[in-house]
Amino acid sequence: DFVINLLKHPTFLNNTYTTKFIDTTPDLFQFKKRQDRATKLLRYIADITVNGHPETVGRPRPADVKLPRAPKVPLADAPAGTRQLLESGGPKAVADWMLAQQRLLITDTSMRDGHQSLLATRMRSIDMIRVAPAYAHKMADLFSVECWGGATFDVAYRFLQECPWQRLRDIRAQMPNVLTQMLLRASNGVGYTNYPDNVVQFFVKQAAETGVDVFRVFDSLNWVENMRVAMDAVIDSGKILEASICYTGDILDARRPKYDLKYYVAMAKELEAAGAHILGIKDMAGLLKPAAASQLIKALKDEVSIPIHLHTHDTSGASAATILSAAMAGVDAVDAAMDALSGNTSQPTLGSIVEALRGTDRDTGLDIDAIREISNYWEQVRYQYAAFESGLQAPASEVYLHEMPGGQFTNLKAQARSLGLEERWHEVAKTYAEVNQMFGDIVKVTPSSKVVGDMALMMMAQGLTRAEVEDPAVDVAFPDSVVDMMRGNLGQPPGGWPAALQAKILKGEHAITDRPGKFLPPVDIEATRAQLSAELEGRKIDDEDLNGYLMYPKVFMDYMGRHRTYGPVRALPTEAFFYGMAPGDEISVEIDPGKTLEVRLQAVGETTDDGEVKVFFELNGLPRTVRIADRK
Ligand code: BTN
Ligand code: 3PY
Ligand code: ZN
Repeated sequence: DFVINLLKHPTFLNNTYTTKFIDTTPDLFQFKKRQDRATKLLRYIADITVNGHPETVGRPRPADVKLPRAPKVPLADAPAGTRQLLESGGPKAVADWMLAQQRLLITDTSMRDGHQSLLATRMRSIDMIRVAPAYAHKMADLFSVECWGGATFDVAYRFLQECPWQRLRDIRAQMPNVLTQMLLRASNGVGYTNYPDNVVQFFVKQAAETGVDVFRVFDSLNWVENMRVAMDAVIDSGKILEASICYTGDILDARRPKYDLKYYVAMAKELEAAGAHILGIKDMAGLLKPAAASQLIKALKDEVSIPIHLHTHDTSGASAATILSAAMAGVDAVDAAMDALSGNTSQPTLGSIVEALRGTDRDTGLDIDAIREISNYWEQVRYQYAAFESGLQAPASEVYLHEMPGGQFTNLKAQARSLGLEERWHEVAKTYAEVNQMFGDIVKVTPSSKVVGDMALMMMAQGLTRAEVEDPAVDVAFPDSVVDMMRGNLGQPPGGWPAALQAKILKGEHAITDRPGKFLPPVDIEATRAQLSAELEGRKIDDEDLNGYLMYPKVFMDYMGRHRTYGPVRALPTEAFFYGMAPGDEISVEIDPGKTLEVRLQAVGETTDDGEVKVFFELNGLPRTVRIADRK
C-alpha cells in the first residue's frame, strides 16, 4: 500500500524530483498583506538562506561559481536566419529550403532536452535569456533552437516558480532570427494525460502566438489517429509542423519484427499525408544504431518527399556514429546539444559533429569558435545546477536492454533511490524491459514510459515476477497509471493491448479503442476564465495564464499563490535562487527592464527563542531587515 500511495503521489505522477516542500509548508498559502516586490524578494532570499531550498538541501552545492557571462554581441541587428524565411515564405518555403541544402542542418537542444535529460529540467529562464542574443548573432546558421515544451512547461511553474510563457516570449525577443522549436505530446499537450480537443487547440494557438515556430509533435504510442488534432492545429497556426515517429526496438533485429523498416516507412507516409512539413525521427532513448540509421534514412528519403529531422540521445555513447551515418545517408537536419550540455542521456555533442563534418560535403558551416564561446557559458551555467546532477558516470550499452528515454532515465533512478532500490538499479532496468514485453512491446516515451516505470518499480518493491503479474490467480494491485493506459486512455499501440493481461487489470471494465479525445467534452474556455478570475480575486486572466491553468490547474494555482508571497523570483541569479546568499554577497536583480535592485546580504542573526532569524540586507544601499521563521 505504501508503494501504491507513493506511486500515486503527484511528484511521481509527474516524473519529477520528490519534494515534500509544498505539502509540508502550509503557510505558503496564507498571505500577508500586499508587499512591494523588493520586499518579497528579500523575504525569499532570506528564507532560502536560513532554511535552504527544499530541492537542494542535502544535495551537492556548486563550488566557487562565477556569475556566468554570456558572450558579447554587437549592437547591430543579428543577421537574417531561418525565422525570416518562415515569416516571408511560410512553412512550405522552409521545408523546400531544407531540402535544397547540401550542408547538414542543426537544431540546438541545450535549452530544452539538454537540461531536461541532464539536470532534471531545472534550468531557469534567466540562464537561457542571457545567452539568446549570442545565439542570434553567432549561431544564425542553426536550423532551430529547441527551447520549449516537453517537461519544461510544468517544471517552470512547479519547481522554478516562473512563467513558461514569459520564458518563450523573452527568448523569442532576444533571438528574433532563428526558429524556436518545441516538443508537443500531441493530445497530451505538455502534460501526462489526454486533454479535450479544444484545450489542445487553444494551447497550440497560444504557443504559436507567443513564439513557437516549429512544433515537433509525437504520440507516446505512435498512434497517428491521436496526433491529428494537434497536427491540424499547428497547420492552422501557419507555423511548421514537424510530425514525428518515435523510434523503438531495432530494425536490424529480425527477432523483433513489430517495429521493422516497413512499420516506420508506413507511419512516415501517414504523417506526410497528414500535412507534415517535416518528418521527425524521435529516438528518445538513443536506440537507433549507426547501421540502422543508414537504412532507415535511405528508405525514408526514397519514400517521402518532406525533409527529415533526426533526434537522438547519447545514452549508449554511440550517438555520434549514428548522426554521421544518418548524415551520409542524406538526413536533412539533426539535433545536438552544446558541448557542455551534451553526452550521456542528453543529445550528441554539437561542436564535435561540426568538427567531424568539416571539409565533407555535409559541412555544417557553423562557427566552431562561437560554439566554444557559447558552450563555455553553458559550462558556467551548469555548475550552478550541481544539486541536480544525476551522478551518471559513463555511457552504457544497457540502454539497448531497458530502452528508457533519456528524459526518464535519471528521474526513474531518483524514484528508485527514494524507494530504497538504488542498489538494485540493474534489476530495475531488467524489470523495465520485462514490463515492456508484458505490455506487448510498446513505444516508451512520455507518458507511456512513465506507466512502464511505475509498473516496474511496483513489481520490484513488492517482489512480483512477470509470471505472477500475468497469472490470473495472483491478486495484483496495479498502479492507477497502468489501469488508465489499459482502459485505452493513452490510445492504442500497434496490434492492441495483450488481451489476457488487459482483462486481468480491468476486471471486466470496458476499454475504449477510439481516440480518448472523442469522449472528452470540450471545456468552456470563457467560463473557466471567469471562474479562475473569481478564484484569484478578480484578477484579469489572459490566454497564457488560462492555458497554464487548463494544462495544470493545481500546479498553476500553487504557482500563483507563491508568486503573491515571493514576487518575481525569476529575476534572481540562479545561485541565490537555489542556495541563498552568504554574508558579503552582492547580487543585481533586474525586476523590470532598466529597474535593478542591488542586494547585499550583510549578516544572518542567531535564531531567537521564538524560532525567528533576522536577516540583514542592504537594498540599493539602504539597510533592510527581514525576519524569517527557522524551519530547519
Ligand atoms: C518549489 O516548490 O520547490 C519552488 C518554490 C520555491 C519557494 C521557496 S522554497 C523555500 C522558500 N520557503 C518558502 O516557504 N518558499 C520559498
Ligand atoms: C518529453 O515528452 O518531455 C520528452 O522529452 C520525451 O522524449
Ligand atoms: Zn529527447
